[in-house]
Amino acid sequence: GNPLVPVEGFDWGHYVSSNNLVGAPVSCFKHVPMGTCWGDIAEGVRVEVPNTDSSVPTKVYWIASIIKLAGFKALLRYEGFDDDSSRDFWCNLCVPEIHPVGWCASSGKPLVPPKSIQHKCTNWKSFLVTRLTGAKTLPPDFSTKVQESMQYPIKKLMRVEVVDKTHLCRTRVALVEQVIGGRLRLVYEESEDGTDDFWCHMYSPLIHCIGWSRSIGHRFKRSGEQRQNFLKIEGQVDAAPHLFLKVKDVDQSGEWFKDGMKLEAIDPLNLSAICVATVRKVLADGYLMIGIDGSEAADGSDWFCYHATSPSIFPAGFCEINDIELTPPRGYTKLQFKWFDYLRETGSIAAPVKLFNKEVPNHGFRPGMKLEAVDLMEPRLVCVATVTRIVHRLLRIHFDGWEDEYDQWVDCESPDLYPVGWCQLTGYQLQPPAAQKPTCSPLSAAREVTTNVTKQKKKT
Ligand code: MLZ
Repeated sequence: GNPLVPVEGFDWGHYVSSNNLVGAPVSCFKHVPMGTCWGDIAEGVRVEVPNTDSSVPTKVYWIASIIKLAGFKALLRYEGFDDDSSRDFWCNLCVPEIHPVGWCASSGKPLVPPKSIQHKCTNWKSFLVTRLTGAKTLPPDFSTKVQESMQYPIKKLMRVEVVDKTHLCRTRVALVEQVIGGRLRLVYEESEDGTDDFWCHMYSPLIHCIGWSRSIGHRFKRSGEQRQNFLKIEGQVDAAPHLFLKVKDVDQSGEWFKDGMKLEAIDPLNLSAICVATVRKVLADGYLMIGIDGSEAADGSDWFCYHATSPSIFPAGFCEINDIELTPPRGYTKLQFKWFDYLRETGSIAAPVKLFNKEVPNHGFRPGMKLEAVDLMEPRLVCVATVTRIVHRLLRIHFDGWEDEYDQWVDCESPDLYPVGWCQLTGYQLQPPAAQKPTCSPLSAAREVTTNVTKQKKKT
């Protein structure tokens, strides 16, 4: 995709400006291009950009300063416009047209002031010297770094093991069909028509190297005869183990999770709910099969694998302490769920608090920040979203224009969260906020768009 082609029908710049929104900074997302080297890029930083307000027929450039940042996108104002915001424009800072100050001089490109301010000054050279003294700009290797950080080690035709989306308790072999911005379209091996696909980021905890399931004792869908006869399709290779997310080593020899221990877990089938759950099986390397109490299939086909260090499992009492509504087991009839009573009734014990991951990274997210987030119930979709609540390292993600029941609890380091402008940069399609309900007068319709108060009716 061409990052300069705007996402049709939705314009982040306009959305941010007209609602005075704040985008989560790029440095909150370590897995995205420039995520670990965004540095001091902030308001006031100067760049060199094409000057679109010139009478010269050739391509000329001018200096602009960052007025506002939202993720990768910056509201820019040409130098010399001072307090005049009428010509401000939004630009993705990672597109090839943006350069550090000094680039024109070193590559022989002309710096020409915009014609609408030409009359304001007679000596533009000394004007720039004054204005740019002490000003910050992008690092000189910015565009090289952008290009480098957009190369992904997982490639088309690589084979991986990935969760079976129709049986969460097992994995299947899948083939990488497409890579966009580090997100993979995986097609399950031996799927009938090649449309049996699944999207996830290459650092998703749901994908692993070939052989992972066998090595830790996880269930998997065995490939048929043909596969086992090594009918390898031209060009296919197993993705190397080092390409996948690393989990922390754990010491399972001392006090450890045991079958039947109770805990709280994000429901993988309804990410807006934290539920009463049970350790169903202890696997190797710190992995656990977890079942959501009251809604388990008898055969355990909906048990789900979480690593012991996962930020999506919590000790009993986590929700109560943090004022989150805990989803009781389905069919639990008592008026109010109380862990103490439930443990006694079920004759079980709670998994010890000390076994859980209590690390809270200094993530930088704040409530109200805007971002692009995967709808993990339909993981092909990257949507306009808002952080609405933060509990330690856990973020409540709301999808703009959708009802709250679509909200998802997501870890602050999730590879499924992206800064504003990520879709534009990578060429991924962005899902705009859900359409607003039609209203009686054009005036009230306009008001509703800007205050974002109406919510889309739930669809299925
Ligand atoms: N099929 C679903 C998609 C919902 C996507 C919501 N993303 C926040 C529907 O149309 O209801």
